[in-house]
Amino acid sequence: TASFEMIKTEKKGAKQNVAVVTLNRPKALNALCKQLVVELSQAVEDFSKDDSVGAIIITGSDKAFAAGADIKEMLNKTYSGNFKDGLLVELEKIKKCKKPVVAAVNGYALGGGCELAMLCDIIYAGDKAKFGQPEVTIGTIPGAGGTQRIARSCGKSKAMEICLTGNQFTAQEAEQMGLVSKVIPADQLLDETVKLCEKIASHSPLIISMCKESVNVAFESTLEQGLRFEQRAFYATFATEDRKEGMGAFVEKRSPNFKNN
Ligand code: CO8
Repeated sequence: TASFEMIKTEKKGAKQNVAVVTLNRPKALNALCKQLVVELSQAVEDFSKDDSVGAIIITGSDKAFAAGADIKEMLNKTYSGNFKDGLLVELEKIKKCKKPVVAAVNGYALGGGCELAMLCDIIYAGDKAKFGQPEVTIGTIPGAGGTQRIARSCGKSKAMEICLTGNQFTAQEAEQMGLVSKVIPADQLLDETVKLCEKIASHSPLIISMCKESVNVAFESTLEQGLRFEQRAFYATFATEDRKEGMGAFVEKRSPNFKNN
């Protein structure tokens, strides 16, 4: 793989089909400087093209998933500098990945770190994880989806409270409000997240990416439009070999052998 300085990449799982990208900038609690974000999005893109990979995990350290955008790097930024620099465009590339991307969050997920987790498809959190959008405490506002994604997944009151106070909230609170799907003892977080990804990766990658695309439409459309999209995508699965294989295997009482086709 490419030589990364601020992340580590590996494959895990019995079939080595789960990619893990570990943010590794411990001195700055994985603050999302430009280089880190470029390396992260490059790694996700590389794994998205790797046919042996069924799902991708983004994780950090025990202390920090990511403590936000790099405040030292932002200090002297200008409007035009931001615009040209494209940091947020880089980060948004992760959202475009067709394979499932799962955040495994231990420690701090603050500001851009919380937003990075939220632009993943699923969030699993260690029981000591702390989330928050502290941007207002440093004179700015969330910029990588915080105000929008919290509002959509947790409703207006929670979104306002989180974004307007800058207060941190716990993994348990995040689970209660529907932001994360499971809280796991911190030392078991990565193993459990790999198991989740192995389960996902046991299905047809093609069908999984169609399913992911369909769920994502729920966040971008009216219910009517979303239902129509889903219906068409459901019909489209009938043009695939893997749909025939899956239903055939059920009827023949054997396990399916999906070909990603
Ligand atoms: N940027 C730069 N450096 C950081 C950051 C950060 N966000 N967070 C921590 N660090 C550095 C500290 O400066 C310190 O380095 P040094 O020793 O050289 O001064 C080192 O990491 C360790 O940090 P602390 O000593 O502060 O560790 P504590 O355990 O005392 O505190 C906290 C941990 C609570 C996480 C604390 O570090 C903190 O509050 N960090 C800042 C959190 C924050 O405000 N984040 C939001 C930033 S704004 C933002 O994210 C905008 C998002 C827009 C889109 C982003 C796209 C990428």
